[in-house]
Order: sequence, then C-alpha cells, then structure tokens
Amino acid sequence: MEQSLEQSAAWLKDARHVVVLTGAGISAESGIPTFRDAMEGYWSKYDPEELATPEAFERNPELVSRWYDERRQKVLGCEPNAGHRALAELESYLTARGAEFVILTQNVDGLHVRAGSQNVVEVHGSLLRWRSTRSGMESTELPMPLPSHPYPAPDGGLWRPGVVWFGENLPEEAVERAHAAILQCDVFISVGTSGLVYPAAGWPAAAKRSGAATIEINRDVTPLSPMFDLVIRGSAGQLLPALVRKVEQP
Ligand code: BJW
Repeated sequence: MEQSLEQSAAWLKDARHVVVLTGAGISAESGIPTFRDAMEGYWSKYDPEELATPEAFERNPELVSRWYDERRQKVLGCEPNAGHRALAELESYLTARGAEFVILTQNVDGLHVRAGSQNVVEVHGSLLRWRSTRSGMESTELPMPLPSHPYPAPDGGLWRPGVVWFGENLPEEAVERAHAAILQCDVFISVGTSGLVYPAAGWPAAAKRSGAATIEINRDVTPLSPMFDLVIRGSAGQLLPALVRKVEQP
C-alpha cells in the first residue's frame, strides 16, 4: 500500500488536471450510511424503487418526502471527516501550483463544500436544495423538519428533494463540466463508490481513454477495480490524508 501511495503522489505532483470522483464511502466516516452496504446501507432497509424514483414520489409523496427530510436533518448534524478535509487541502496545494482540480461527487450531503473544497460538481444534486414539482423554483431555506409531508410549495406544486432519482437525467451543466474535466485529466481518482450507477460508473473508463492514470481508493473490491492502474484498499478517512502528506513532501 505504501508503494501505491508513493506512486499516486508522484502522479499527482506532475499532474496538470486532476479529477476526483467520490461516492457514499467518503461520507461513511462522517456517520452517513452508504447505499449498498449489506448491513447498514440504505438499500438494506429500504427498496430504492419505493423511494428514489419519480414514480415513488407520485405514488407515495408522504413517505418519500419524510425519508428525504429525515436524511436532510441527519446530514446537517454530521461533519466533514478527514477524507473530505484532505481533498480540500489537496485542491488548495495543487491549484496553488497551477494545476486544475475538480471533485465530481455523487453525494448529495454537501460535505465537500463544508470541508472547504472549491471546485465541486454535485452530479446527483443536493439534499439541501428542494424544488417545486410545478415551476421548478428552488429553496435551501425550507423549515426543518418540514411542517407536513409532502409540503406544498407557494406555486401550487409540492416540494421535492433536489436529488437525481433513477430514470432522471443528471443536471446538464454538471454533465458538461464532468465531461470537460474528464477529457483533459491526467490523474483520475475514484473514492468510495461502488461503480454501479451510471453515468458516473462510466467515467473512470472514459478518463482512462483520455490517457489519465487511474486510481481507486475503496474499502472493498468493486466491479470496476480491475480497470484501474492502481487500487488502494482501505478507508478514505485514513488513506486520503496519508496521500496528501506524501504529495506535500518536498
Ligand atoms: C468506503 C468506505 C470508506 C464504504 N472508505 N470506501 C447504463 C447501464 C445500465 C443502466 C443505466 C445506464 N445508464 C443509466 C442507467 C439507469 C440508472 C443506473 O445506473 N442504474 C444502475 C443501478 C444499473 N441510472 C440512472 O437512472 C441515472 N440517470 C440517467 O442515466 O439518466 C439517463 C437515463 C435514464 C434511464 C435510462 C437510461 C439513461 C440517474 C442515477 C441517479 C442515482 N441516484 C442515487 C440516489 C440519489 C438520491 C438519494 O440520495 O437518495 O444516487 S442512487 C445512489 O447510488 C445515489 C448514489 O449517488 C449512487 C451511487 O452510490 P455510491 O455512492 O457508489 O454508494 P454505494 O453505497 O453503492 O457504494 C459505497 C462504496 O463505498 C462501496 O464500494 C464501499 O466499499 C465503499 N466504502 N465505506 C472507502 N470508509
């Protein structure tokens, strides 16, 4: 592992364009459950078809609104961890040396921004920003908890969480920024994602096709592990600070 960290640090020191793709694993050490963990993941207790689709919201807006509102409250009670902070520090270190650095996060918890990262693309939206089903008007200021489930919006619609559900398109601007960054990148790091959900699951291979060195940091093996140039097994909260220390070593 030491050698893989050394190699990753060497690539990062030479890089002009760095992309980091993050998933639920990076927030696990902040106390936020992942989706697919067999014991504690959300999908071990809930059926995604019942909660994370537009059809689910149409069928049972009360259940879906309540679930997302509870998660909104939970993430606001959690703090960024050492992994989030290490990425913010890496961005600041590399951009001060002229490199470009972008985090493409599938997470909807806002923790990268709260950790101080500047260039963050939330490709699956945000739990903290809700929008009306009627006009698309958005708010980050809704009462917490919501007074009712579902909660009516002033335009006559219902407030729904501003996250991307299965079957919905990712925000166009986010996809454009992701594609532009991937086309240019010379180092691509995937952190704490199972690599099961598209289109994000296709981005490591796209980065490889662009000529980037690709690195996976994950506690477990994923279906994408064999395609990475380097795989580093372990927790993001320990490995990312260790990696950043090596990058900063003269
Ligand atoms: C640690 C750790 C520690 C733990 N340290 N590591 C192509 C092929 C097949 C299907 C499709 C396709 N293109 C599109 C689709 C359909 C669908 C899809 O991908 N389905 C698959 C399941 C097969 N995709 C979509 O519908 C997307 N829309 C789209 O593509 O529109 C166009 C289109 C529509 C329809 C058909 C075709 C095209 C939208 C996807 C939206 C995903 N939404 C969710 C819910 C968001 C709202 C919410 O929060 O509730 O996003 S699903 C859920 O999964 C969430 C996550 O962002 C996403 C990814 O999960 P993630 O982050 O990887 O978490 P886990 O739990 O899976 O993994 C955690 C990892 O961390 C594990 O590997 C652990 O080992 C690791 N770990 N602790 C390091 N401490």
